[in-house]
Amino acid sequence: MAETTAPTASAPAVDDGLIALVQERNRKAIARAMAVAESTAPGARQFVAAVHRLAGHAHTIGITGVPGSGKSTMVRALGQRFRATGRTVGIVAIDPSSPFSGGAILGDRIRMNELSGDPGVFIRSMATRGALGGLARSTLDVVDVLDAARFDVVLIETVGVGQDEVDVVQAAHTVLVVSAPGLGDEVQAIKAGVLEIADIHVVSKCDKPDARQTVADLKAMLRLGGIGRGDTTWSVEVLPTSAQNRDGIDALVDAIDRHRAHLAASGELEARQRKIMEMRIVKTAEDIVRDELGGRRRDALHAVLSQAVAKDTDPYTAARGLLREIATGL
Ligand SMILES: Nc1nc2c(ncn2[C@@H]2O[C@H](COP(=O)(O)OP(=O)(O)O)[C@@H](O)[C@H]2O)c(=O)[nH]1
Ligand SMILES: [Mg+2]
Repeated sequence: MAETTAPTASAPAVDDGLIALVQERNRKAIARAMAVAESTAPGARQFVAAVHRLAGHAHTIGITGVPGSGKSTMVRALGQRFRATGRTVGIVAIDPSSPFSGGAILGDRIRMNELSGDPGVFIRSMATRGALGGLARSTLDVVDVLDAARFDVVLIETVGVGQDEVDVVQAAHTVLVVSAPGLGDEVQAIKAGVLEIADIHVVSKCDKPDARQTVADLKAMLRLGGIGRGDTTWSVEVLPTSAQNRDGIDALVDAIDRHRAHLAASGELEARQRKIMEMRIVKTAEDIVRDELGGRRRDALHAVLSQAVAKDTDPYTAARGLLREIATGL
């Protein structure tokens, strides 16, 4: 691209050695590569494309559920368990209330630091507001950086609200939906509309007595059907856990590993990868259009806007005209 697009933050300098350093899992290089991935400045896209070519090895795990359901605590426990099995762990958190993004009580932060002091772990929190070029696009580019850095598993924590967040979590190979007891009348995640995307249902805080009811509710719902992810060859499980007491975490990692093996053996992995790629391409196309209309094509938009207001043209014709202009400039 010859010109700058929408108002963007300037991309950090990209030098040839950066990708090599990322692959060596150099922490500073990873952080710098992520900053590039989050920017839409010229030059950044080529770098992200190069990173993308190296990605595709990590098992990505999306963790969603309403705020307070225990996702961050679960991610921490899972991270420790994966490390104990010898795997390296990348973590991306898009929960604004997450301990990873600084919203935690002190105790949470101290326990977080245990994990973040480990060179086999890299934690990144994403801003939910003002993500350049869209949250889904930038988050998945950041996941690619961790993947290219050869983290074996990448855990993506997000609250299950908003289409972008749902898209991000669905772009993972394995989706965990976390439900906590006592947060609402029934299973709260229904309201967030994310129950149906679960590969594994995790009931958190099972050290609490009312957790049994949550487990029973979810199992009943599963029996009634309609809350699978469209993969009829995988039977969705409900797993009780207490991340706080480290109960059920080993079983959860086992279930995640079983799901991963199932994806590979059933051919569902390729199907899922195609779906993920489709979403990324569509999202990115939408981002490009939005950026162009807010940036380079602003004058063209304003010109056609006046015509449309004067009824010299209609919204559909005006939109098609703008798309043609954008296309010629790409
Ligand atoms: N009793 C109990 N509380 C938990 C457990 N896991 C998390 N919590 C608490 O639930 C609250 C929300 O946890 P957090 O992980 O930040 O939830 P998130 O908003 O979904 O990321 C915090 O006060 C945690 O200490 C658990 O296994 N048992
Ligand atoms: Mg959180």
